[in-house]
Amino acid sequence: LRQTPAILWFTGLSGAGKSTIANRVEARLHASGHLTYVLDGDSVRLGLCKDLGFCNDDRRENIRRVAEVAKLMADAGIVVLVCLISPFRSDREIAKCTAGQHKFVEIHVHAPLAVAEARDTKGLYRLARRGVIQNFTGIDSPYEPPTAPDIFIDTSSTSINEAANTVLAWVKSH
Ligand code: GGZ
Repeated sequence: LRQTPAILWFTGLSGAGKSTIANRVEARLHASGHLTYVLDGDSVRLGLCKDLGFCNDDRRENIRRVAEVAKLMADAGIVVLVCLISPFRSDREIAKCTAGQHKFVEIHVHAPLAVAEARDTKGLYRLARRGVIQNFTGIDSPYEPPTAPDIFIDTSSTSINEAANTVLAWVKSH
């Protein structure tokens, strides 16, 4: 097994494609002998972060906890792929500091809001537009795009495979 700890931090709107790309990257890393783990907002919010909602403070706490767990996993030699909207620059900055000596790769998975909203795989945008869900990122809660991400992917013009290749190429060259 290859011990190559790193934290690949995928940030972007709901429906931008963070989890899809991260899962593809994970499969490829795993196949080449790396220890990997995906920490996804969806799943951590069922357990570790069950008590948290979507106000700014709860998002900050969600991101803080996941960053701490990612660090522990990286300490164990794992390549951790984090998929969180993580909409605020300051929170992503804290996550980066938490990573400490581990390589931290900020990956902005971008899709224009109209594209993410049209995908609406879980019907959440529709509920947000109707006001059934509040504080929805992109609708009535802001997303602050990274100003200098390590990797930028526009999923409205890039296939999952191309996106995964971009991430893997970057990781291998660093
Ligand atoms: C944003 C929400 C909201 C609100 C539920 N705002 O596409 P999804 O469904 O599967 O992923 C989204 C997920 C976002 O959780 P994160 O932990 O990534 O967010 S953060 O980093 O800001 O803490 C979405 C769903 O939860 N969801 N309500 N109001 N996304």
